[in-house]
Amino acid sequence: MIPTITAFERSPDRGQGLARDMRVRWALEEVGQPYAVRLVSFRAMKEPAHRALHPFGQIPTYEEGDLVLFESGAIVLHVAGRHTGLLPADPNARARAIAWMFAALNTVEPPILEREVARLVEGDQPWTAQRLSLVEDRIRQRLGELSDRLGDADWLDGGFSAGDLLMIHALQRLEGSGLLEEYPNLSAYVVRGEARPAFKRAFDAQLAVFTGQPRDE
Ligand code: GTB
Repeated sequence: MIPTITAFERSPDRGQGLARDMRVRWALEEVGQPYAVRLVSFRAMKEPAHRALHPFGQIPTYEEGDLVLFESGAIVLHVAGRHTGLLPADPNARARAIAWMFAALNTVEPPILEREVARLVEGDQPWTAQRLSLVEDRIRQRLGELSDRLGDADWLDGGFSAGDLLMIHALQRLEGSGLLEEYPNLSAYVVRGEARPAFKRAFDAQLAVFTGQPRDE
């Protein structure tokens, strides 16, 4: 059965792949699962039909037969659990990969999102510069710790996993900020993720929504 996901009809990032449907697309591409996409407008997202799928009126959602899911992390975990390729078979290694998924969403991504709020939502406040500096220090703390753990390895724990997928997608929000670039091994880690064929297919598919071009397949 081909699952259907939802994505922005018009993503504010103009196809840079920062919206969270990108991580779901990437996971589906990694495991070779074809999928359909239903595009939704900001208005439609808040209407009852979409809220029946997503209580907070957001994207992405995931529909597969009777199953309806929201939360990109839960969707990636579901996809990873149903297919091979994103979680190791060994139970302990699998548990560690899932820990990295949670680390990406709960430990590394939050200060990165705080920075977006400080810049984009609160950017005109008299205290913005002070707040940004505090938030950026918190980001540096996490990036330093992550950089130390990654060292010169390719991926966080053995082979590429759903933990890397979510971590790389969270870190991408910092590309070009100067912050990620302070940690060359993390910059290289993100580039490594972006070089994966599955990433490229997912990226091109979401970019095609913005440019209005059909997918090349
Ligand atoms: N925790 C949820 C998840 O991981 O699925 C968060 C979902 C979420 O934030 N969805 C956003 C949304 O639907 C899109 S991804 N927003 C509309 C709304 O809340 O009304 C967040 C996002 C949006 C835009 C950019 N961008 O333009 O760069 C990047 C990321």
